[in-house]
Amino acid sequence: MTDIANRYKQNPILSPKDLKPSNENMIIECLLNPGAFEFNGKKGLLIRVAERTIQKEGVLSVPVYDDYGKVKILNFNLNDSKLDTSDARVINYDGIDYLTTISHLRLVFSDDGVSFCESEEFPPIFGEDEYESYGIEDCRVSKINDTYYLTYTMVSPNGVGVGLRTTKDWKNFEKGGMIFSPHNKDCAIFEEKINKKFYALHRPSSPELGGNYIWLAESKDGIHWGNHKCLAKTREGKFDSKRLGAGAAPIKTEKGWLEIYHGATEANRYCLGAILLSLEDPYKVIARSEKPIMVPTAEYEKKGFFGEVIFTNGHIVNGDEIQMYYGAADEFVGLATFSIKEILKTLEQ
Ligand code: MAN
Repeated sequence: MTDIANRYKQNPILSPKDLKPSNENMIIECLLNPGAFEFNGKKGLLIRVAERTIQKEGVLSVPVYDDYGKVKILNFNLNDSKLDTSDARVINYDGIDYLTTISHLRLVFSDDGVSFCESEEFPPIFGEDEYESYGIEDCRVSKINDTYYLTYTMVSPNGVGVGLRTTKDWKNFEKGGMIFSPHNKDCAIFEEKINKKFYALHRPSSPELGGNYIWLAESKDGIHWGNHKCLAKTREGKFDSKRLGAGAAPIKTEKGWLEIYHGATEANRYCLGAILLSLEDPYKVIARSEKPIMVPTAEYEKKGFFGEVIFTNGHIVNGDEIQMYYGAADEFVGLATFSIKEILKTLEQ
C-alpha cells in the first residue's frame, strides 16, 4: 500500500474537455484545485479553470490582462535564446516571468458529489482589478454561520497575495480585498471562532531567511489579521522538504483540529500530509505526518500539465469520512475519501 487514500474508481471526475472556455480565443488547459462546500442540499465545487491562448507553430503565446481587464496576447519565438520554457506553469523571457495560463473560478453543483454540472444561474468568477490581473486561483471555501468565506490566490505583476470575498447565496459577493499581502497563498479560515476570534492558516514565503512555511493568524473581524506565528516548516529529506501549504479549512475532531496540507520536494513532487492542532489553542501543534497520507500514484496524477502533483483545497466531511476533491497533475479534478480515524492513527505513531 502506498498511501491511505481511497480513490474514486472513475477518477478523474472532471477534465478540461468537460467545461467550455470563457471566450472563443481561449482553450481550457487545466481544471484543478477546487474549493468544496454544501449549499441548498447540493454539493458545490469552485474549480480553478486555467486557460491559455490558442498556440501557433514556432511561437509561444501567453495571455495577460491589460489595464482594462481585457485579455492581451504576448507572442514569443520558441527559438529565441532569451526564452526559458522549462516550467510548464511559468515562462521567463529576458528575466521577466509570465504565467502560461490565466485562471478564473467556475461554480459547478452536484446531487451525488460525483457528477457536477454548471448552470447559467451561477456565472464564473473572474479576477477583477489590478491585484487580480493575472487571474485568481485555488479558492478555499469556509462556512461560518450562514456566510461563505472565499480565500483565494490573487495574481498580478504586483505580486501573489490572498484575496477574500464573501457570499451567502453564490450570486452576490462582497469583496474584502487583499487580506494577506505578497508573497502569500494557501489561506484557509477555520469554520468556527475560537475564544471569539477568527483563525486562518496561511503561507507567506521568505526567500532570504526562512522559507515556504505554514503560519497561523487571528482576527476579530475576519478581515484584519495579526499575531502571526509559524506552525510548520519544511523538513529535509521528507515529502515536504521544499514547501508546504494548508489545504481546506481544518476539520474539528475530538483529538484536535485536523489539517490536510500539501508538501512538495525540490523536484516539485506534491504529496499530502496531516497536522493536528490543539482544539483550545490552535497555535499548539500536537502531531504531524512523518509519511505522506497521499502520494501521486495513479496515471492521471503522475502525467498531465504538471505531473507528480496532488493538491487539495476542498473537502466535504460526513461523520468519519472526508470526501476530498483534489487537483491531479495540475490538469484534472479527482475525488478520494479518507477515514478521519485512520488519519489520526497515522499521527499517533
Ligand atoms: C503551486 C500552486 C498550485 C499548483 C501547485 C503545483 O503550489 O500554483 O496551484 O497546483 O503549485 O504546480
